[in-house]
Amino acid sequence: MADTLTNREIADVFTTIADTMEVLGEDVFRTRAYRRASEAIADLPVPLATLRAQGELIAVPGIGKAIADKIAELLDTGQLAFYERLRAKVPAGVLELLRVPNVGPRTAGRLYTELGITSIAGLKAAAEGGKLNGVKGFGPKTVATLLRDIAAAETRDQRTLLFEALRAADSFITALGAACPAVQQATYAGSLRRGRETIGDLDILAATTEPGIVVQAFTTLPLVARVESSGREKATVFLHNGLQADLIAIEPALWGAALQHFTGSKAHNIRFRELALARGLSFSEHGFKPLSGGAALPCATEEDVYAAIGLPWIAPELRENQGEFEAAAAGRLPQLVELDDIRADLHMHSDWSDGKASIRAMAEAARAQGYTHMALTDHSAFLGITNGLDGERLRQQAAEVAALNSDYATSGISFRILHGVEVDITADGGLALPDDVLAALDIVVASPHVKLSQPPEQATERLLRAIRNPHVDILGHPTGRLIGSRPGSEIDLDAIARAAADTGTLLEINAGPERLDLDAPSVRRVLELGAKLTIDSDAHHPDNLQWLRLGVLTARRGWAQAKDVANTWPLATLLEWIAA
Ligand code: DGT
Ligand code: CA
Ligand code: CA
Ligand code: ZN
Repeated sequence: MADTLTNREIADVFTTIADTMEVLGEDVFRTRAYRRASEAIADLPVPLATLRAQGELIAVPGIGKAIADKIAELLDTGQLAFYERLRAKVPAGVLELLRVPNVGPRTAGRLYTELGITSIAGLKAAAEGGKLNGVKGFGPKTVATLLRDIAAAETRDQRTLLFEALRAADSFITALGAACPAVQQATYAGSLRRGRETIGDLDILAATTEPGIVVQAFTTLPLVARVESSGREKATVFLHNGLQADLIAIEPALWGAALQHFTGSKAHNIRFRELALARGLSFSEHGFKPLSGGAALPCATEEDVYAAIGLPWIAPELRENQGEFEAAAAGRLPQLVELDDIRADLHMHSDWSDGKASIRAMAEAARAQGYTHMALTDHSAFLGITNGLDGERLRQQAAEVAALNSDYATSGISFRILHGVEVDITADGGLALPDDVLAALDIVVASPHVKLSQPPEQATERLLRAIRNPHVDILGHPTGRLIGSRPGSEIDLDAIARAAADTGTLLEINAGPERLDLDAPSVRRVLELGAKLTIDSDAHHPDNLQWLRLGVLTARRGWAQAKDVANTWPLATLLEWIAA
């Protein structure tokens, strides 16, 4: 059986009904009953299902017969036909407009019917483009306020970066295990397990035969700031850092089914269920039910779950319904790159430019990661770069690198520092250092840092020039985007990928938590066009080397295999590639 909806979810349905009716221009009096019901439900201390079982729904002030029937339908089916019909009349993006402060349902309705606006982005564009001028109620002052309100809505909706969410989930799971011996196994699922670049909330699964004890331990962990809801097998809490975490306690025998369900994505799950139904199986987080009524199927592991529909296990990073089912059925799933495959980090900084540690400290940290080589790539001297290196300082730095390498050699340590640079790509695609300086280095990363909002043709031409420069080995953070704060330059990715494949220039997945640039869809595309990648931390401190994990997740979401990623190659192979 599907989980019954919570009071909160049902309250939200009634609010959305009221909003939608108002957007459609319905009388306020007609919508008022739904708003009152929503408020009444949100305040209830007991689950609606319990009240209903006791026949006490209509005893609640604010809940009449009509509303009580709708609640019953929602509790029984998880859906409400009336709501679905209403919802079909208004694009979802129109209701999204209500997240902007001071935009109510009536305004949203007018923006939609008079201007065809169906998203916050569309509203922003209309306001910026002067399209609201002359619309009743939108004087110049209102438009200025509106733009500020839109900006506020955008920051409030920010999702959490993958890096922060991973850290929070790791410590949360460790704390849960330590606090509660009834937890046999615990892990995170959801978008975090799929390695998405931002995370809405944490979905934590715990295998146990004593769900009540686990829920109790979960909701009382010191990391928890506030308990939103807690039931027999589930709880939702907010952590001190503002992240929401959902817990689901599971019988060990159903671990695989729950893990598969809560890993998602929703699109993957929907497709999975269709395939199961085609085999006469209904699937939920509680496992398979044969439609014929036969025996239940094993679901202790995810392998069991996929095997039941005749497929090999599919890696979480691929679960977006973007061709993974077809690949699995054809036996063509990629052998995804793994963190253990990585032998080197090819983009990092020292205190010679804006890094926080010496070259030796960075090298020791790279060795501690188990790497066999690394590239030191401090910044070139350029506009606005602190302490960038010119030709003279690069020559001095080369001597220090050589000394360190010979120390390693004489101590019998097999580790090599490649001497490189991260050279700036100027606005027109030139490089900030002369050819003879670049020629003397082992490896050159070229990156755009300034003028990232050029028109697409110019932005593309700029990168193409850099890619075609024979000294450039790696194109660093190609778009320059910063997640949640800067969109990055618009480039013709196909043209970039083809040029990179032609010249052998490696395209970087910069693993900085806010960069992840290239992003996963771009990775998949450039690989299809034959380009090769590097995954680099761009570390400015020894601790930052662990960011590489984020880049590996991004590469996996882009279907990358170890052979596609130059830092999985042995040093000799890399050096041959660079020389060619
Ligand atoms: P997020 O939290 O927004 O970054 O994204 P997810 O993917 O973690 O989504 P979340 O936390 O709402 O739900 C966790 C997983 O639960 C989701 O990936 C798939 C599953 N799930 C949630 N809602 C549905 C649903 O309506 N249908 C199906 N089939 N699965 C769902
Ligand atoms: Ca989630
Ligand atoms: Ca969730
Ligand atoms: Zn850098």
